[in-house]
Parts: sequence; structure tokens; C-alpha cells
Amino acid sequence: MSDIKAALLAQAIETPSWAYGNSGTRFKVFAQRGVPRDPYEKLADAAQVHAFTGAAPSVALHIPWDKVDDYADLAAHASNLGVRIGAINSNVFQDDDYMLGSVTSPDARVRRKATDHLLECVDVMDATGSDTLKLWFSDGTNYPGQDDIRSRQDRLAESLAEVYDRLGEHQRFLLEYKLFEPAFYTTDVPDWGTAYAHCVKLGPKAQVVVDTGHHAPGTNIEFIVAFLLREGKLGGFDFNSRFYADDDLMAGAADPFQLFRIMFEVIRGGGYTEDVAFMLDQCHNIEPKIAGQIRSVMNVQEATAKALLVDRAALAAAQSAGDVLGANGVFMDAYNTDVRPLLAEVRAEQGLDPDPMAAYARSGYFEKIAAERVGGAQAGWGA
Ligand code: RM4
Ligand code: MN
Repeated sequence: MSDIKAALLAQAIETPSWAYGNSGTRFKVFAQRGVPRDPYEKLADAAQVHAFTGAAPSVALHIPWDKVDDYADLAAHASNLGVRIGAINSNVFQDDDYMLGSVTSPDARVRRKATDHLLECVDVMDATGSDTLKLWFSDGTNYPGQDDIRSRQDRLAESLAEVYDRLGEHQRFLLEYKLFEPAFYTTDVPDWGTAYAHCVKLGPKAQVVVDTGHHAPGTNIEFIVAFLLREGKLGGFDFNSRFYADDDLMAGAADPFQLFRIMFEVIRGGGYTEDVAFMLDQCHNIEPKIAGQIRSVMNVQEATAKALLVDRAALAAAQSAGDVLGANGVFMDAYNTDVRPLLAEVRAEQGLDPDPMAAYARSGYFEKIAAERVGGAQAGWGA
């Protein structure tokens, strides 16, 4: 049990700066009280998640949403708050120039502009001490014949190679895939295989990131995780939940069993190390944002605790004996264990309140930011 506690204590779950701002659907972005007005306030909110869970020590930035004049100053602010800057997320999807694609655009000027933005993100990594660049491309086409599918792969490869060459010794990039949306016919990085093939060609500093919301219904995500880990190409996760498409709901909300199965493959595959980043990529459209992040961190911790509890020796014995029901029973025993008391103990040992949700609610932080943050423009998706 103490090994499991130690493993849980070591887990770090990164929260995204954009989860603290307003977000919504393409129909409506709802404004909430107390929402941060700048990246500094986003970091302050993220620090609350860390303060109450002890498990969220880093914060992902999104550029240009989190553009500031002095990134070293922003990093120092993070450190004063007890957190640090995590992955730098690029944004080549919100400029009119990118209507036909960014790094895959048929227009060389647009491709140059997009690649320059990715290089600028590496500059931000240098200035903040971040070691991870996360690349998601909305690129694709809407109609058959619209553009040459294969040429777009060539353009993508060319841009990725330029960014790869710019990475410092201790930096890496994670290439994210997504089945569809906003492109509806072809997507240039639609699946793990495409991301994997580009990363293999580039080298060890290029790895795949699995956003749990970016698959077709029924996709066996834990298989992808097992495969990528075996190949040394799993760089991390963007955890969130989906019921339909890319719903970006709280991790572990839609399918906690899937999250457990994923975490089991991570542990089984030797990926429960600092090399695999556990990041949240969520948008809290209707729920309070800081509490939504705390809940998500706790859900990831619960799935992890259950995965750590799997009796691997008993599982292996049942598997090699061909004992189908026995093996499944070992697996389900772990999943059906109530790990909340164990996590409460881990928190108490860290000097934290065993119930982070209740402790945050009692802290008065929300009332404080709701009163203080009036005036100015609230941060929001696309702002
Ligand atoms: C994308 C993708 C990226 C995230 C943006 C906000 O769908 O998942 O990871 O940075 O959304
Ligand atoms: Mn994502």
C-alpha cells in the first residue's frame, strides 16, 4: 500500500490556462463571475487547484491567448504562486489567413506565417523554461477535390521538420491528432497513425499526444496508449470526456472506466513517469471553472489509484493460464475498489484537506475573485 501511496503522491496533472477563462459552444459563450482577465489571473486560479489537490503543479499556456510582454516575468509570477509553466500550446486556427489551412495551406505565405508562429512558441518555451510544445492543427478540407491530400502531408512534414530543428536539447514537441472538426472532409492529422508516422521520421524529440476527446465513438484508446508506449512515442495526454464529439467535459465524467483502463496501460507500459505528461484539456462551459478543474484532477487521481491497485501478479497468472473470467475478475476488483479513503489519506499526509472540493468551497476564493474582478475584459475562448 505504501508504494501505491508514494506513486499517487508523485503524480502531477497539468491544468490548462484556457479552462479558467470563459468558454462555450459555437452557439454561445456564457460569461461567469470572477473569470480571469489576463494570464496572471489565470495562473492565480490554477494555483488554487494545486493548493487544494497538491497534484496540479504546472499550467499549460496557449499562445496568443496568453501573450504577455515579459514571459520571464509570467514564469516568475507562476513560481511565486507555487506553480510553473507547463506545455506551450500553439494556435494556428484563429486567424483569417488560416481558412484553407495553416502549415498545410496551399499558400506559401500562410505556411510561412504559421511556421513562424510555431517557432515563436519555442521562443516562449525558452523564456518560460517550458520543455514541451503542443501542436494541434485544425487543418483539413471540407470538400473532395478541394486540395491535394498528399501535398498537404508534404507541407506538414516540412513545417514540422523546421520546428523540430529549432528545439533545444531538453525540449520536445507533442503532435496532437483529431478525427474531424473544424475540417469536415479530410483532416491533415486525423489519427494516431498519422501523428506517429510524422514523429518517427522526425526523431526522439517528437512524440504523440492523445487527446481523449479526439476519437471516433468506440475507439479503443487504451490500445493506442499501449502501442505508443511500446514504441516510445507516447508524449502525454489531453484528458477530457466526450459523450458525442469533442465535448471537452471534465475528465472521468463520461467514462471513468475508460480512464481507468487508460491509466492501467500507462502503468503497465512503464509510462507512469515524468516523460508522459498528464494534461487536462477542458472547457468548463456551464460549471464553475476552478472547481471543475479540481474535480477533474481528483477523477484522474481516482482512476490512477484504481489502476495502481490492479494485482499484476494475479492478473499475469490468470492470463497465462488462459483464465478469462479470472483475469477479468482481477481487473474489475481493482476498478470496483472505493479509492476515495486512500486518496484522502494521501492528502492528509501531505497536510492537505482530505476533501479538496469542500475545502475550496469553504476557502472563499471564489467570492473574493467574483468581487475583485470586475471591469476589464474577461478571458475567453478565442480572446
Ligand atoms: C483543440 C485541441 C488543443 C487545444 C485547443 C484549445 O481542440 O484539443 O489541444 O489546445 O483545442
Ligand atoms: Mn487537446
